This record gives sequence, C-alpha cells and structure tokens, in this order.
Amino acid sequence: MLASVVCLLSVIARRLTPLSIMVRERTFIAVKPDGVQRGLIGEIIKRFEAKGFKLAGMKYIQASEDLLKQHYIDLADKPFYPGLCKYMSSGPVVAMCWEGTGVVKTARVMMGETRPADSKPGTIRGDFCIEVGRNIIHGSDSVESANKEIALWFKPEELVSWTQTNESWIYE
Ligand code: IDP
Ligand code: MG
Repeated sequence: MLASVVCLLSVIARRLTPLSIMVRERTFIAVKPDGVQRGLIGEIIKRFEAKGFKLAGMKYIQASEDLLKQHYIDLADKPFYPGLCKYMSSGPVVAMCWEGTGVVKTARVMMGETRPADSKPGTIRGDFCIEVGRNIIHGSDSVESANKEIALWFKPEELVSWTQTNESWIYE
C-alpha cells in the first residue's frame, strides 16, 4: 500500500517537474592511476556518456595518501589497505560525479566485478584489466557511499547542474 502511494506520488512529481531540474541519483567514479597511465580515460568516460548518464563534476588530480585513506576507510583492516592507498595516490586520477536514474547500481554493472577475472567481457574491468590490485576504475557501491565519496572529493560548487538537451530522448 505504502509502496503504491510512493509510486503514485513520484509519477505525479515527474509530471509536475521539468526534467531539467529533477535531481537524479549521483555516483562517484574514478579512473585509477593505472587507467590513466594506460590511456583509458577516454574509453571509460565514453561508456558513461554513451549510456546517457550526465557528467556533474570532473577533476584531474593526484590525490594525497590521506584522502585515499579516508576514501577507503571501510577497508582499513584489510591487509592490502596500505598498498591500495599508495597505488591510488601514486599518480593522477580522474575523479568524476555522474548523474542519472539508478546510476550507482548501473555503474557497478558497467564496471564488472572487483576481481577482473570474475568480470564478464563487455564490462570495463572484464575488457581492460587482469589483476584486482590494478583494476583501473572505482565506483561507489551504494547511494550512501556515493554521497559520502562525492562530498569527500568535490566541493559543492565544483558540481554543475545543467540541462542535458537530449534528456527527453533518454528518459520517458
Ligand atoms: P570495489 O572497487 O569493486 O568496490 P572493494 O572491495 O571496495 O572493491 O575494494 C576496493 C579496491 O581495493 C578494489 O577495487 C581493488 O583495487 C582493491 N582490492 C580489493 N581486494 C583486493 C585484494 O585482495 N588485493 C589487492 N587489492 C584489492
Ligand atoms: Mg568498493
């Protein structure tokens, strides 16, 4: 019952709200240092862009080990944590915020599994890498971690709200 009321309200809200000002879900994606070194920035961006997701923020930075320690804080007790933070801060990364309906989950599907060997061909990790410690891309694993990661990597003014003119060809 509650679910159908929520569904009805969201349908009404969609009818009343112009597509361009609806805030859709956001996720944090990063091309890791190995992805940058291997010349895969364009290939990765291309997939999200072609899918129909909207770029809300992007920066090219060499992140500090402190930022990476914070970013991967949930993995602090893993044996690979120090090496992971070092690898991630060893060269520039492309940090991005992508927006769209269901983008958190869909981006994870597009990325493939954490272990490239378990990733299907057609996914980013399935197509371009071999080892878990060199898996070229990061993507948030939930809406909650996406919000935390976006706030960690971007100041609010670095995120752009803009109208994607082809939106009505991507969403009904
Ligand atoms: P995810 O990137 O698919 O979300 P997580 O479990 O959150 O995977 O791990 C974060 C990152 O830590 C992985 O993308 C990978 O680079 C690294 N990592 C995970 N497991 C291992 C491991 O067993 N050895 C080395 N690095 C690992
Ligand atoms: Mg993760």
